[in-house]
Amino acid sequence: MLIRHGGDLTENDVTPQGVYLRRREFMTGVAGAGLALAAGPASAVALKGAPSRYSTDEKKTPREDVTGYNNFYEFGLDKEDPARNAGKLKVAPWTVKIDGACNKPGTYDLADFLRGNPLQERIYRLRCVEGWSMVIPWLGVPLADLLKRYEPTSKARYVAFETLYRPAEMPGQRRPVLEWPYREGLRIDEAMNPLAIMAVGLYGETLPNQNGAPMRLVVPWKYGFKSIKSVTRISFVEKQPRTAWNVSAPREYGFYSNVNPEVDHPRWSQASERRIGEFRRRETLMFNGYGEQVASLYRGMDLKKNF
Ligand SMILES: Nc1nc2c(c(=O)[nH]1)N[C@H]1C(S)=C(S)[C@@H](COP(=O)(O)O)O[C@H]1N2
Ligand SMILES: [Mo]
Repeated sequence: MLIRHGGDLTENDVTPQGVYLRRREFMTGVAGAGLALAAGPASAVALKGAPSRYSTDEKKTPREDVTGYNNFYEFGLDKEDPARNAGKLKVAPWTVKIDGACNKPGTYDLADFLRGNPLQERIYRLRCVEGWSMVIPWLGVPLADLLKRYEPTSKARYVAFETLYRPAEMPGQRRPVLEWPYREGLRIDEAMNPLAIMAVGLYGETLPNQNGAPMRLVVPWKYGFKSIKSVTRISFVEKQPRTAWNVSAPREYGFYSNVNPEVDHPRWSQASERRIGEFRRRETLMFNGYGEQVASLYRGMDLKKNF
């Protein structure tokens, strides 16, 4: 199935041909039999994506930092824990369950879930609520293109996402650090914004497990914890869904959690941040610098109340 949306690239539009060929190679790898993506970083598959006008030209954070300094509490609380412990996670086969208010619910193999969508490169800023930031070259697909196929109904006012629950492979899930599985959510119009992507790679390769293999959300105008990793379920829902950090500390982590230098975390200022690899702090930008694309989503809302 190939669905065309105004303004977006289809397979036929993407040049060079290699983008498609390599994507096919990737699909084969994820789908199955042949390539053992499960074996860990050594089996990473090369990916290429069409450039996007949404990419920043800022200096990219070195790959070692992007893949070695992570938050992924399913694998431990220290920044080095995910890189150390995530190798055990089996990411193939992988299914995505789609349910709730839509006409085409079901459990789809990852390759089928992604099929027909050419990869794009999106070089985005990532701002963690803790006060650090990076610039990461993701490879992914606009979330809207993926979601529209399941024909959400008028009752689909929010989209809820869940990470895999597999304590045998995710040691952090054996302790009640957060409510497992990790959950996140977006309002449907946020999910359909062209900046929101499902990433399947970074730095020209399939995602390392510590970055959320085989597929994770990336919503660059929100604090990093909204960008849920290793997504295995997507639900169209009528009410604002429970989300892991909001449930654990509602006064500290709002449902929206848009990057906002004027709304401090109760325990620290959000006015500035440390770009990993840099010495001096820099000013935090409203909506992480993506206001032109997303500010209209929040027109008329009190962003201090709906933080
Ligand atoms: N499932 C899951 N997703 C998660 C997290 C997590 O602990 N578990 N951490 C979040 C946080 S706090 C951040 S800052 C980003 C970090 O993404 P990165 O490690 O790829 O830079 O992932 C987010 N997604
Ligand atoms: Mo974060």
